Amino acid sequence: PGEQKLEIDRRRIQERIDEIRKQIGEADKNRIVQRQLRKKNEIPVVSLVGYTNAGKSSIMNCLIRLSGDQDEERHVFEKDMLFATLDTYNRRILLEDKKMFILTDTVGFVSKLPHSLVSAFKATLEEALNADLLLHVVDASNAHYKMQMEVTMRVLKELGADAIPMVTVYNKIDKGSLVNDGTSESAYISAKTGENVELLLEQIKSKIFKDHLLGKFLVPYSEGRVASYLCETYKVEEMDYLEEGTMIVAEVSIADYNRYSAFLV
Ligand SMILES: Nc1nc2c(ncn2[C@@H]2O[C@H](COP(=O)(O)OP(=O)(O)OP(=O)(O)O)[C@@H](O)[C@H]2O)c(=O)[nH]1
Ligand SMILES: [Mg+2]
Repeated sequence: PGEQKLEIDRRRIQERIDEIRKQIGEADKNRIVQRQLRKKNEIPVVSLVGYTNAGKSSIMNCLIRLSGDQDEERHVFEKDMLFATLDTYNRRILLEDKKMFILTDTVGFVSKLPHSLVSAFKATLEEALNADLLLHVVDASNAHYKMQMEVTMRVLKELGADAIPMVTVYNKIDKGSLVNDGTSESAYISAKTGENVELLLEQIKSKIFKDHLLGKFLVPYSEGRVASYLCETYKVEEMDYLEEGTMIVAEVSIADYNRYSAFLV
């Protein structure tokens, strides 16, 4: 009888293990499906990275607000404390010209992360580092900002993310001025006053949508779905109903340009 109980226990444990495995498997599958969906629709991903307390979450909220979402509930947590952000947050930023990107906020980096935390942090960062563009946020008012930048660059390198295009965002300029090198690889902003945040958004756009091409399509009326797809997805510069079909002029992604090249005129 003792042996029988042991056998039952073992079976229960095995069942529980299988259950958990299945759940993890499904979570993985979800993540993969989501990533594939995103790739298919080619929504670019922009990730905020940088030292803790640099202002990543504040910038995220600025950009959410700029994109017209005033709903405070959808904003992320920002606070003057270490590790205010403990996980990765994704928000869709929809722009006026129908262009769209996904913005992710990540945990902040520090110089001496306890070893037991390193792997947990890397796991949450991994997803975010699947980005098309990194915004390296720097607290320009901090006396140690150079050291903090080095730490961030080192962590990015360890994560294998040092090849992703990057804009360095010097934040908190309201607390004092900093030399401005004026290149398109850096931005000087204040998430607090909102200064230059619109400029930053323009920089982001020019980086992630640079592969768009202006196309003039003549879509036959029998291909109504293509015409409505183009109109829904892009800002239409010009449209006309001709005898042969709908004439649409719009800036589209290279993928769509190639996909609908048969309709180009
Ligand atoms: N003066 C000033 N303060 C700012 C600015 N941007 C952010 N802050 C403040 O800096 C603190 C940290 O901001 P967060 O946005 O939480 O920083 P974070 O980089 O997300 O920090 P972690 O999540 O810990 O990595 C908050 O108290 C913000 O109000 C700015 O442009 N100017
Ligand atoms: Mg944060």
